Amino acid sequence: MGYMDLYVVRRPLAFAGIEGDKGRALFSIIGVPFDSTSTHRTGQRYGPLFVREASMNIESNGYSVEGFIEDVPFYDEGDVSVVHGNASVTIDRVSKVAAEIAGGGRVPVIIGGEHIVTLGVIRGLKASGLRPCVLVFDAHFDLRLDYLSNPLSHACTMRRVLEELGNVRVAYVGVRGFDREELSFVNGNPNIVYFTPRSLKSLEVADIVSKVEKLLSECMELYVTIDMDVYDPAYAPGVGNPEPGGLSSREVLPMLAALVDERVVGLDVVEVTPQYDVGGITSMLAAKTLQEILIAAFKGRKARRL
Ligand SMILES: [Mn+2]
Repeated sequence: MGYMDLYVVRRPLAFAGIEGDKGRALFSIIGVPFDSTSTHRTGQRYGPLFVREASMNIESNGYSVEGFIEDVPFYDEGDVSVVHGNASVTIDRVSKVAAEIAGGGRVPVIIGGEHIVTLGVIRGLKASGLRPCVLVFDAHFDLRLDYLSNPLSHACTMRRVLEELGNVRVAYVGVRGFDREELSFVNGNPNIVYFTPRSLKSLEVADIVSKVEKLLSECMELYVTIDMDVYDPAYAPGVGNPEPGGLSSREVLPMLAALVDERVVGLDVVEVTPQYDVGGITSMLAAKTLQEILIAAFKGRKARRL
């Protein structure tokens, strides 16, 4: 018996409504319905349920990437049995499950849940001998040493991730909310680049893509984490910490299609908070975003199209 048997519980809905063939799967989808460190709007525990539901009712083609989700060999394993109120134990469970998936040669694909669940995936990948560069789509740096006395807060995710991985290359897209310490941390680290939504005033989407591509060009492995608050609240109101002035779906989806390739060893889409959503648009966009990344990761560079 493995950790998957111990900690992963089957759910009634499967991503894209596709059961999948577990034996042939290259991607293992796992929900992590955890929201205990949430400091503003809470309810991310319902993210996996709503994103799966939305994924069953959108078209299956890629937006910027050529291909269809039904051609991607994935299997929806279910949800990690989280321990509400205990981030440390929950992260440990996610880590053991992710390590087992990666150890089996598959890519863990996480539907959050709040952002700190990313730390569990990274620890699991590290335990499997992987040390990926990180591509982050987020309104925030999440680089605080601790937040409200909690070092495992969602606001500390990337700080903890960098402590695990060491000085790997990190590219942020869409970041626009930070404190002074986070800003000086990134500005003092040559391995970190970031693009605010305002940089789209002077740069085209294609310019940002080529700069991020260049930074990540020597990376053998890539981790992709999408905090849904990278989108403007007009596109994704149902998130834990909405921040005005964000990106549109017509900016983010082509960037993902162009930047995600066969080097992906793990990915997550986090922070959907269904109670604060309007008409289910955030869950729908999260489902589309995950679909786009999966097709791009499976088809690799040949499917790129801005
Ligand atoms: Mn965020």
